[in-house]
Order: sequence, then C-alpha cells, then structure tokens
Amino acid sequence: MEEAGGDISAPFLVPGDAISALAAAGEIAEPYWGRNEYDLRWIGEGDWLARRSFTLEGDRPAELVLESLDTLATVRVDGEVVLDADNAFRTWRADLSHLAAGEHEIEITFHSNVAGGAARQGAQPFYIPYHAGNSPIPHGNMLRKVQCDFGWDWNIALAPFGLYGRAEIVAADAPRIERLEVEQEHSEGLVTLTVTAYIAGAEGETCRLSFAGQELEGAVEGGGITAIFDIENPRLWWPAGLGEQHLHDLEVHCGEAFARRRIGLRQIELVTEADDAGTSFMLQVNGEPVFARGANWIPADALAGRITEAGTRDLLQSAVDANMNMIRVWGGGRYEPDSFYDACDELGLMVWQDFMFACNLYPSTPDFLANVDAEVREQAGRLHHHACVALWCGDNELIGALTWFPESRDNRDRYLVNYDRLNRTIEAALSETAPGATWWPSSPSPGPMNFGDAWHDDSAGDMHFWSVWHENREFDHYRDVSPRFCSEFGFQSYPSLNAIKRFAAPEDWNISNPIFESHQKNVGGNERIAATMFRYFRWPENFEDFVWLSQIQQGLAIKTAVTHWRSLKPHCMGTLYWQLNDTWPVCSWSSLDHGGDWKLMHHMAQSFYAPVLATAVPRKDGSIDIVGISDRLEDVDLTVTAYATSMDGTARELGQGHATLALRAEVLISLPAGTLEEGEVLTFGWEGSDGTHAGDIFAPKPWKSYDLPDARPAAEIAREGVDWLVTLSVEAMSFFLTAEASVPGRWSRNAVHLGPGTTSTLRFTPADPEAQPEFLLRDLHSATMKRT
Ligand code: BMA
Repeated sequence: MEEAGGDISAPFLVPGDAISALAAAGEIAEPYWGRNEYDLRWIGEGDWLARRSFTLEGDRPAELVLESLDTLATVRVDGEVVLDADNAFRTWRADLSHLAAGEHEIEITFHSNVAGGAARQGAQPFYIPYHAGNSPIPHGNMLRKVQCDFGWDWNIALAPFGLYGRAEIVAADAPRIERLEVEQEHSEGLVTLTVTAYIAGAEGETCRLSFAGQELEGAVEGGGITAIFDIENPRLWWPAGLGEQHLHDLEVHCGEAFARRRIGLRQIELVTEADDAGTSFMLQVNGEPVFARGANWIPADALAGRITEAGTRDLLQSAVDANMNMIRVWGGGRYEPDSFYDACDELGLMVWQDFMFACNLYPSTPDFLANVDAEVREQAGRLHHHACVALWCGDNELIGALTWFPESRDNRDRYLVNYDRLNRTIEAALSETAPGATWWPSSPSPGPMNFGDAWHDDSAGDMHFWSVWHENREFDHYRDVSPRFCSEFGFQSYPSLNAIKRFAAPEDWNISNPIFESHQKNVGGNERIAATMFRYFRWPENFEDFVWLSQIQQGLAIKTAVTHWRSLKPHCMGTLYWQLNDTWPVCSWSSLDHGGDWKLMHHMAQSFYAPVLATAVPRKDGSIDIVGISDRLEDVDLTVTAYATSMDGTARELGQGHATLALRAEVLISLPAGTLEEGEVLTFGWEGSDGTHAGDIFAPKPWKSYDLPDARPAAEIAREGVDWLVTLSVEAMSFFLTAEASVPGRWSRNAVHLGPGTTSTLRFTPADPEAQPEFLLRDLHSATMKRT
C-alpha cells in the first residue's frame, strides 16, 4: 500500500484498514496514544493505492467479489478499470471474464473519502447539513460509510478506510445463491417456515433444501425455488433468561452452490396499542410480553482492522452476563458481520437493528436513494433470517436532527420531505426483501407519521432521554418521565486505569490534562463529570479516586433510570442504555472499557438488570416504596426485608413485604417519610421462589451528606487455577467496595456494599493467565473522605 504521489508505503493485509497497517509498519505513531489523533488526520485526506498480483487458474470466466470496501474506490486489473465503488455497506462484483489464465495485477485506489464527501456535498441540489459536533471531519453524511468514522462525541476522527470483508475471485459461471428469504408463521403447536432461495445461473437445475430433518427437492424456476416446511411442536428460540436458544439448520444445495443458515423459531411482534397513557411499545416473543433489558452497541473498534470475532463475542457475552437480553446496533456504526448475529442468536440477545444513518441529514437525490435501496436489500436479505433480529429501525435521531440546523429549521417542509423520501426508500426495500420484518421508522420516534419530540414526550414510541446528561439535570429527573421504552439514556465516566494506561503516561494523569481533553469528545463532558461529583459526593482525593468515583457516579445515574423505569412495568417495557462498548480508550458513556474489561457500572448493571429485582423508589412526599419486579414467564413469590442501617453496621428491621409477581411490578413495602434517622441508609434483601437471593442499599440523601466511617476494608487473597479469589471483610459499613487489579482481566463482581460480620469473595480472571496482579481496595470512604 502506498500514498498516491507520496513516499510512504506499508504492507497492507486484507482484511484490514490502512491506518492500522501504517501503525503496524511503524510508519505512523499509535493513533490511540496521547494526542496523536490530530497528527494523523492527513491520512484520510489523500488517495492511497494498494496492489498485488494474483494467478488465475483454469479457463472458467472469473468474477471479483469485494465486501466491506471502504468506501470511494476504483479497482483496476492490469491497469484497466473494472469497478468504481461508493458504498461500504454493499458487496461489489466486477466481471473479469475477459482475463486469460495466468498472472495479473489488481490495484485499488482508495480515493480520499474526506475529499469525496466534500465534492458530493458541492454537487447537491441544496445543502445537506451534518452535525459538526459529532463530525469534526465534515460531509460524512454524503457517503455510505460508517458515520462515526468522521468522529463522534465518543470517537476518534480519522476517516479510516480499507477492505474489511471477503476479497475473492470466483467462477462467474457457477450457480450462485444470491439470497435466501425466510419467513416464519406461528400457530398453535405448528411453525410453517417458507424458504425462497434466489439462485443465479441454475435455471432448471434441481436443488435440495433441508430444514430440521426434512428435505425437499425442486427445480429452479424464474431464478428461484421455494420450499415450505411444517414443523410440529417445534423447539422455540427464546431471548436470554426466558428459555433455550435452540437453532435448527437450514441448508440449500444447488449443484456447486451451497448455503447454510441457523434458524431459531420464534415470533417477535411489536405491540403498539392505544392505552390511557398514550401508546404502548412492547416486544412480544412467542406470545409473551418481554421487557427489553440492554444497551446500545457501537463498532467494536474505531479501526476496523483491529476488530476480531473473539473480541466482539466477548463484548456480547459481557452483555448477557450483565443480564441483558437486547442490544441496539446503533445507526452511526455498521451492519455487523454474520458472526455478530450468529453470536446474538446463540446468546439470546435480541437485536434492535438501525439502518446506518445517524444525527445528520442525508441526500434524497435519485442516485443516493438507488444506492441506499441496494444497500437495504443486501443487508436485510443477509440478516433478516436471524432469530435475534427483533426490529428494524430507519435511522438514529434524524427526526430530531431536522431541528438542529438553521437550514432545516428555516425550511422544514423541504427537509422533512427530503427525509421522508429516504425513510420511505428504506421501508419499501425492507418490506420487499423481508416481508415479515418489524419496521420502526426512526429512533426515537413517537410512531409512524409522527415527527414529534421523542426526547421529551414519554407517551408513545421509543424515547431517547438525555436531559440528565445533555441538559445537566439531577439524577432524580429520570423519575420525572415514564417512557414506554427508553432506547437511549446515558451518563459518562472516565475509562478504567488499565485503559488509561494505553493512552497516557502516569505523569500526565490529571483530569484536565489536554490528553484527557482529547480523549473526551463531548464538549464539556469532563466538566459535567466533575460538576456532578460536586452535586453528590465529597471531592475525591486523587486522580485514581476521581476515575473510580466517576464510574460509581455513572452507575448510580443509570441505576436510577433503569430501576425507576423497570418499576413502571408494564407501562414501560424496555431500557437500552447508552452505551455498551467503546471504540478506543476514551471518556464516554460506555459500561465496558475498550478491550472489554468491565467498568464498575457494568457490575452495577448486572445487579440492576437482574430478572427478578427489588428496588427502592423514593416518592415526592419523602416516602420510599420498595418495588418488586419480575421478568420471568412464571409467577415469582418475592419476599423483601428492609432495615435502617447505621454507618457502624447496626441494623433496625423496618418490616417485610411480599408479593406474587407476574407482568406487573408491585409495591412490596411502603416506608413513610421520616422512617430513616440521620446517618442511616436503607438496606434491603430479597428472596424469590425462583432462587433469586440478593440485596441492595438506598441512600436517600446525596452521599456527600453522610459522614462515612473508615471501615478498614481488608482482603485475603487466594489462587484457584488461573483465577484469584479476593475475600473482603470490613469493620463498619463500606460502600461500593472495589478490588482493583494492576492488570487487565475480569471480576466476577465488584463495587459491593459490605457490613461488619460478613465477607464477600470476588473472583478475578486475568486476561493473561501468567500475570501476577497486585490488588488494591477502594471504597467511598477511602476515595472521598480526608484520611486521618
Ligand atoms: C445519542 C446517540 C449518539 C451520541 C449519544 C451521546 O443521541 O445517538 O449520537 O453519541 O447520544 O451524545
């Protein structure tokens, strides 16, 4: 690979991206370190060439297939143009049938996407605004390319490019299974699966389709063949926690062509029905209402060449381990590879799939719409059969974006029609490709043909509730809204120390060092984190304490939202917090560090997303209700016992409550205002007939108002195989007691509350089994109270 007209070159491995290739060859500095980002923006501003030779064998006509070619690219073979590509979300094919057997050379010109975006903007009939705050590199909205490649309020802006998928030469005259259309129809004790295989180059040939032990044969007619399978008393697919994720094999054999899919039999419906509060928004799986517990997914790395299947799987596993059953593939990223959806099928993670448009306005010129139409058909055709795919959504925040720019505010008619043309194109292409697919026009949206404010209207549709973070409201403001389904809400923290070590040297560890400002992409984000600490906590002693407290604070914010909205069940039927993962080490709303380690909020999510939960809900009159919630299909008997606990650990029992929980959340105990005395917090434990056994605390006042004791936390360390067992004990109440390891790895639990007389054992699995970690304890006292 070489710079066009320049003198830099590097080996370019496919699949891969050019920036990672340059870094691996030592031609540029590591992009994620320090403030290197700003010195590397030039890479995306120029053209680059990649070339290699290949040998064509035999005498069959050849065809070139390129997947995930990012984005504006011209492909030449032996100097002759065979392809001009302009959509990273489509597979490109070039006819090479004119080539004879022997040696040939292929060359890809990666045109600057930065320059190409600007040129396309200039050619628009009217200006199409983009969100400058999210995209320091302009005009990414002109290109069908990962939108956060141009930066985002959590992403590095490098406009990376490359070739990330299949790059193959195939026989052009071989039959090809272009796509499978799979539809399920569920009735009592029976599923009918209709499979249509669209096959090129096999007209009249006999094909064999098999599914769940049944086999059907037929001839290809009019480019396709349809088989209908009836499966009696089928084993169904369920989201995580509600049953098994059974997958049946579907195979299609057509001469040389072969395709295999794994199909989970399930029916997922979106129920939107008028009710007293507005309109419901509820997923129903196999006839059962399902509360969606989850988070938003962004690309697994800012540089596609650094994404691995194992790394992605690990992030998804962490989602399930934290009791999630749904993730939203957000519209500013990419349609993920097959292995991602295979993993979600296997793990029982429902997927809310956005089409890839986010926070900008987009063209509606015929050429742009034709490109989008082809993209939607390809992506819906590729993904719709997955059991995990629950819902398809037109875009992220495009309706809101109509209000963000002077051009669209001044001429809303024009930009709304422009938007609707795009949205209709997507909807039509989806419904023609995947007739049974559930469509939702936009996220957030109050509903079809409603272009209102789903950031503040909580009566219908999915909501993005950002007032606490972006409008600097108090955490309790989460309790002022009652969403039907909240598909975004978030609060930032600093990344963990092990992630910080990957971009800043210890001498730069200061919360407002410019390095930390460059690893904070939301204007004012670090100030918001610090200001919120002033609101709720005593000021942390040092940098490490600040980092730790930022994660506790983040966890408390999101816990407030999730527990409150779960307590409204079934009025509210889903919470997907922003955001699960990070694309690079950065201050952000994620609960997982870049690399997959759990931030403290992820540990807290594991608790607040438990399928059976009791939670404290403070009311405006000062009383506190403890509410029981169950997401199980069977009824659960839940008993909760509440105590008023002093800082030394002495507990006064306040009473017991009990309920049999079905769909509806129920109040288990009501504690009148004034139940807790000065210096006391509410502690409560619950037991469920399903085996649930857990506890929590609730501090009705900001933590800064409590004089926390020094609980003298102690740890006993033992080895078990590659794991380390850390057994914690304390002499008084210790809040958010955390064990930290000096090396990356996974904790079984963390940030626990502990009183005297009990112990808690945390398990640590280091990423490197050979590592010899050092452990350190931190709790709210050690991080925020002046040491004596
Ligand atoms: C949401 C998302 C993203 C963004 C996040 C945080 O609205 O859709 O665009 O990163 O807010 O600001």
